[in-house]
Amino acid sequence: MRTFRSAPSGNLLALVCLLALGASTVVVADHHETKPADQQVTAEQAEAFINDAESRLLEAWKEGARASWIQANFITYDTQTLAAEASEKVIGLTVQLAQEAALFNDLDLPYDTRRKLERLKLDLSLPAPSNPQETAELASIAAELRSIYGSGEYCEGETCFDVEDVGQVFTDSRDADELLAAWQGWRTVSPPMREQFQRYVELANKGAQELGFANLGAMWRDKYDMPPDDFAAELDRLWNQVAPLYKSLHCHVRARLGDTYGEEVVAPGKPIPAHLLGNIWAQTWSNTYELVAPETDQRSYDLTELLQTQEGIDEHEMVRYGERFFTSLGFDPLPDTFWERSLFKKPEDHKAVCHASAWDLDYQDDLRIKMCIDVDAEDFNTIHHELGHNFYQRAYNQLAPLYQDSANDGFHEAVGDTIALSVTPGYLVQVGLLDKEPPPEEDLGYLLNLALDKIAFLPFGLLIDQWRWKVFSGEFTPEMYNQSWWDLRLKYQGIAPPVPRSEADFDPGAKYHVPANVPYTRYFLAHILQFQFHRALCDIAGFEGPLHRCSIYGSKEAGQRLDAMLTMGSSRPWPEALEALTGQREMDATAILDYFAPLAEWLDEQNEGRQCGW
Ligand code: X8Z
Ligand code: ZN
Repeated sequence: MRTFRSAPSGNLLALVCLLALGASTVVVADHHETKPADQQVTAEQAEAFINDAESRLLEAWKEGARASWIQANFITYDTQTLAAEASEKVIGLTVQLAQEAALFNDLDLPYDTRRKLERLKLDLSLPAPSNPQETAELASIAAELRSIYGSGEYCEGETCFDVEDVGQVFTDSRDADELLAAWQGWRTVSPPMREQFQRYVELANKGAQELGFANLGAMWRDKYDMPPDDFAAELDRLWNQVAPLYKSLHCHVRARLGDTYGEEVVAPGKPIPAHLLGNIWAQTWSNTYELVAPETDQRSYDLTELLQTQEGIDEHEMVRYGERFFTSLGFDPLPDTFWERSLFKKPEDHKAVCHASAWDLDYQDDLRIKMCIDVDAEDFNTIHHELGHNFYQRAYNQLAPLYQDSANDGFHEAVGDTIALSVTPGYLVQVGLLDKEPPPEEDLGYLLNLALDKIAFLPFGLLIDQWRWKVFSGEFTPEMYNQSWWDLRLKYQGIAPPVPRSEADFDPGAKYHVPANVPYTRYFLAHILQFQFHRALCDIAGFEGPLHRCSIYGSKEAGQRLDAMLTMGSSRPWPEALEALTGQREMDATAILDYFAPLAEWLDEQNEGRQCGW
């Protein structure tokens, strides 16, 4: 399956020195020297090299994780500096090891040694040039970009809004002017990132090139156990499968938003203004549910209301619900340290990165989440999402360090979401959050609400890296960063900025994952995979009926099969992990289409006579 790309020629002497002098010796590969034809490296040396690399990496990762945890929980100049220094070490060490690993390129090696060498080369999402000054510069820029985003806010008079406050405006407000002010306000946070972002692109590309990749985007695409061009084609295939459903959702939502805001604001046949979709980035739309719901829909409950009106449900208890779901499947409860060390509430007296994340500080069981939880449906979902990461991390913690990862990054993002798909009305009744199960007539509203999140997200999940890949390849130059961003927003999502934008803006930087250098295609994959996982698990649990009514809560059989996939970590190519759970070796969008089939039919009826597309 995989083609092994050759990295820059390595240096035999460097390797011999490394093995002879021990792990602590730092040897930088010299690219000008070539391997003498008569000197051979052996499989034993390769194995010794990778074992040593893993133990050194593990130490550096742990130190790096602790420094980043502190920075993310407590943003100051000093925590940022310490985090940058720790990540500089990880980057420097990994680049050095990845370059040395090239010595074994031509050897016939046992499967695990070969796979680990390959994973080592791809381990960094932020490679740096081997020149120490440039590594330090890149690590420092990366930490600074994170901090700018994490501490970002804008003020109107005396009142200042951070990302959480802006998020709340998008959840609550139906006032187009107020939404516009919040939309524009949040985007004043990112223009100061522009120059550093540009330098980060240069340095990270140089780092990727030293490792033998054309640029950083090419390196990111190479992580999927298949030739990178095939992976890009795979994404197109999946997108083409789901695009018709997205377009019909778009058509319906646009028509109904036009009823609310007026056709002069939301015009038929034109892109939807990006500030009216109930989310700062227009990535999920369920906050518009009331405006676009079926006219006859009698939704008898709203999860946010249930959570807010029930006695005793605070941030901590919401997380307990998530944990209990996993234990119902047979997973062990989270360790006490999870409850002692996690961050659930936004700190009142200092700045923290509120974007939700899951952590494993010691690659054993020091699991944590960091999240500024609101008691509402959206965060109930996000809690399940984050716990999915933690249970995955724990499931593979017995594996060698370079295998402590998901089958591909889409899998990591899909696990918790898969569980959240089982938070059905039936489940809410089972756990006492709802009195009685709503009648089948309400299914349409349930499906529409979910589609506003899951289907609306798909083009957004795809376009962020379509943009970054072209930024990294040089096709999108700095003079066109913002325009090219909006071109893709239009092409994939059919949305447009509500006010003219220019190259004085840097709108991509207003989305966490861009300044934080987190690849985003993973979320697109996860949105396809979670339905595939859900369909398989429902089958294993013996459920019969429409997929949207299935909850695997309490099914030990489903839990066991899920665990079988999770415990494989990244030790095997992802099609094998997928097969272990679903029996399929390909990512398959028919599951998400099956799930929403009743809604698709209803949308087609609604859209009759409407002019769809943009
Ligand atoms: O960033 C996240 C998670 C953390 S991995 C909260 N997500 C993406 C986003 O918020 O943009 C989850 C869905 C998409
Ligand atoms: Zn995640």
